[in-house]
Amino acid sequence: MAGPMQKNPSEFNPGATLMRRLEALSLFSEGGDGVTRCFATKEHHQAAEMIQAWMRDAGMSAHVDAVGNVVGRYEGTAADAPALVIGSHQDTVRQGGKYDGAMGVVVPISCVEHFNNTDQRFPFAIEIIAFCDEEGVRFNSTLLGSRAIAGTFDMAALETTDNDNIAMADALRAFGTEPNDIPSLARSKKDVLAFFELHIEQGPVLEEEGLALGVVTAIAGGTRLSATVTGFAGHAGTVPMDRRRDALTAAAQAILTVETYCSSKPGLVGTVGRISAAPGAVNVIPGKAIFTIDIRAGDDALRRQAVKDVCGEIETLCQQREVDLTIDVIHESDGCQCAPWLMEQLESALIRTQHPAKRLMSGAGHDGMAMAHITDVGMLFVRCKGGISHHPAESITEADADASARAVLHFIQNFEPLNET
Ligand code: HGY
Ligand code: MN
Ligand code: MN
Repeated sequence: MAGPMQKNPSEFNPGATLMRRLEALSLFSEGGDGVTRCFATKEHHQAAEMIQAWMRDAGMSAHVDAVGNVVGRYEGTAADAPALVIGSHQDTVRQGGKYDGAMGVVVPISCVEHFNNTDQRFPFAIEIIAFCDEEGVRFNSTLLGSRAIAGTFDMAALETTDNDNIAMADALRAFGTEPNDIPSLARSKKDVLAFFELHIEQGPVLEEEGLALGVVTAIAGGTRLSATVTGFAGHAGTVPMDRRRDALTAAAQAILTVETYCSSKPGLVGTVGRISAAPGAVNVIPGKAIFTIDIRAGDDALRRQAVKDVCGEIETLCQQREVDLTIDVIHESDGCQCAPWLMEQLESALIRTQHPAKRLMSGAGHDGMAMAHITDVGMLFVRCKGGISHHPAESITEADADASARAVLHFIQNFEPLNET
């Protein structure tokens, strides 16, 4: 089912448009350094409106679904044809960059726009999804949009609350959707031919090897924990050092435990990204400390063992300090192997658009981890400067944006669904 070969290749050079669109999207931010666009917020709504407009200009139908995903569809030559689903996330981390997620939405829209402008249709539909919440910043939950599409959304998550004590269900209704309809978003396997995501590498490999693009082999699995240490608040001036049950110093020792353990095992990474202490007064010994732990590895067994060992070591040090500890798992996702047949087609797209066929793994998590529940997953990475990401300095070049679009265009035009027989 090879689609038509590219017509008038010289007409497709979307680099400048892509950079303009990525810049425009980045303005939908809470303010402060970098880009902060969280799930079911005003900024999300603004981005959804702009993405839908681009989709419609590209000849697609476009709507926002019950969980806040923006879904665009470019019909195939046959009505209701199964779709090649392409997507990434519209949301960002706090004070993040302009390209994490957004690249994987803006680039495929430019490809469909080219198809529409040159009357190209394929024996399959193309669906582009801007997933509502991959980072999980607002509700400590991740992959919300892709889980809804994959049929694995946990409806109990609707009860979780954000820092303002707003429940996810209420946030979605305020956003303008009906969360009770989320289960109906689940796609059936027969309607999805594959899931493909273009994403910045967020690492140094492509830049170090002087490459613009690379084919992803696998996405590392990850476990996110929330640890709560409870000691006893007291007067900073009167409680002797050997009589304290200081929750924050226990947390500090625990944080170094994460770093020491994960530094000792190749292929393992561990991060404590957020900590809070209560009551938070300069002259009060903290009675409570809450911090997050993020542990990842390409090898699921290595990660699981690390989680077990690190939690055990933290439990022991808390006992020694006579403080209480609870640790909750807030996210767990096994690694995801990309499908060989998709890797081959993506490599062919690189080679035929004059790029070496480079393969590399992803230490970062992606929506493909959720989509893998209903279909095969392929990913393409784009070089980013210094591998910097989740930071305002995240950046790519126009030339690499253009190159990524040409490779994606070629991949779609020559996409051969897996022959199931
Ligand atoms: O955390 C991650 O790996 C992704 O950026 N959500
Ligand atoms: Mn990210
Ligand atoms: Mn991302």
